[in-house]
Amino acid sequence: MWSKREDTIVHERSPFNAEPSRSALAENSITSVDTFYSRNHGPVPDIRADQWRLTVDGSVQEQLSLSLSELRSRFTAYEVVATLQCAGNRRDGLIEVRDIPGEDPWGPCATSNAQWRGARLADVLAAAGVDRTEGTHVAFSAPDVSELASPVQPYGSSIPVSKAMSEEVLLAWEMNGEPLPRIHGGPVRVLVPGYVGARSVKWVTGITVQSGPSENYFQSVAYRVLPPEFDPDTAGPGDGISLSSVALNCAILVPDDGADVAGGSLGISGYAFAGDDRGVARVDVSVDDGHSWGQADLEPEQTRWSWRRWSITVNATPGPLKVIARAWDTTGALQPESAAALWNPKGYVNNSWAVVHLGVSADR
Ligand SMILES: Nc1nc2c(c(=O)[nH]1)N[C@H]1C(S)=C(S)[C@@H](COP(=O)(O)O)O[C@H]1N2
Ligand SMILES: [Mo]
Repeated sequence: MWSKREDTIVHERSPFNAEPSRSALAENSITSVDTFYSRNHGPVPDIRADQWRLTVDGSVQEQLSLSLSELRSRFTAYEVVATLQCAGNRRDGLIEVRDIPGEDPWGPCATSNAQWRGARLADVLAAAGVDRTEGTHVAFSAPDVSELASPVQPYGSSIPVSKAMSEEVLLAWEMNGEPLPRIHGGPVRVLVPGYVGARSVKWVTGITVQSGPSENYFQSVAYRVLPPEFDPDTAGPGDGISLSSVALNCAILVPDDGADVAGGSLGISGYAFAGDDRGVARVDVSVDDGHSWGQADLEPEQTRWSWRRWSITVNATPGPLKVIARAWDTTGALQPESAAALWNPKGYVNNSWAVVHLGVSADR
C-alpha cells in the first residue's frame, strides 16, 4: 500500500500506519520513500499541487495567501537532512510492561531520515510580519479530518515562535530529491527537525500566529505524557506534559530481535538520535547483561538534525544472547534503563535501553 515495500509492517490500513522492518531501515542512512514510516490520524487528502494554497494569518502585519508556485518563487529554497521520529516509537516495549488499549504497538522503526527541501518557515513568517513576543505560538492546520479526535476535527498542532523562526524549520515540497509524495504530506508539509513527528504537519494549508499553543486535539489532548494513574479517556486539554524536543533514544536494527545467528564474530548496528540542542555522543553495547560495555563506532553526523548510525563487532558465544544498547548525549546524560519506569497511559517516548534477544548457534 502507498508504494511501501513488501516487508513493511502495517499496523493499520485505514488510517494508514506502517513502519519498515528493522533490516529495511538499516539499509541506508537516507531512508528511501518506499521504506519511510507512515503515521496518519485520518484519510490521506488528495490535493493537486496547482490547487494547493497556504494562508498565513493571526498576529501578523499582513495576511498571506500563497500558491505553491508563489511559495517557490518568492522564497529561497533550502535543504536539510533530518530525522522524523514518532512519539509512539517503541511503544511495544511499554505495552510489554502494561497494556495500552487503542494504541498501535509501534516498534523502533517509527523513525526515518530524509533529505527535505523547501522554504524556511521563518522567511514566510517574516514576509507576513510576525509578532515574536515570548509566549507566541505558530499553529498549523491541515485538511485531514480525524475520527479519532474528540470532537472529530482536522489534524493540527503548534510550535513556539522561537522554534518557528529557526532556520531548520521548513515548508517542504521535496523529499529525497522528488516532489513530496502525497502519503508524506504532499504538496507541502511542515518539517520541524528536532521535534516529535506530530508537529511536522502534513498537507499544511493554514498557519496562524497566536498568543498560546494550538487548541487542536492533537496538541492540547494527545501527544502529552500523562501521569501513570490517569485515565486517557477522561484526560482533558492541558493534562500531562506536552511533547516537543525528541528525547535521546537508540535502537538495535541488525540483527533483528529473535534472529538466529552464527557464533563468532557478530556485527551489531542501529541508530541513535537526540532532538534539538543535544547530540548523540556515545553508544555502548553489552552482550553480558550490562556487566561490561563496548563502545560502538558512530557514523559522522550528517547534520545536527539527523540520526547517527552506529555499529560494533562482538564475539557471540553459542546459546541465547541478550544484546543491550544505550546512548549518551552531548550533555553527558544517559538513556533511562527500564521501560517500566517510563510507562504512561498513551505510550509515548519509550527511550529506555534497547534490547534484542538472539539465538547463537555453534561456530562453523
Ligand atoms: N496533517 C497531518 N499531519 C501529520 C499527521 C497527521 O495524521 N495528519 N501525523 C503526524 C505524526 S504523529 C507524525 S509521527 C508524522 C509522520 O510523518 P510521515 O507519515 O511522513 O512519516 O506526521 C505528523 N503530521
Ligand atoms: Mo507521531
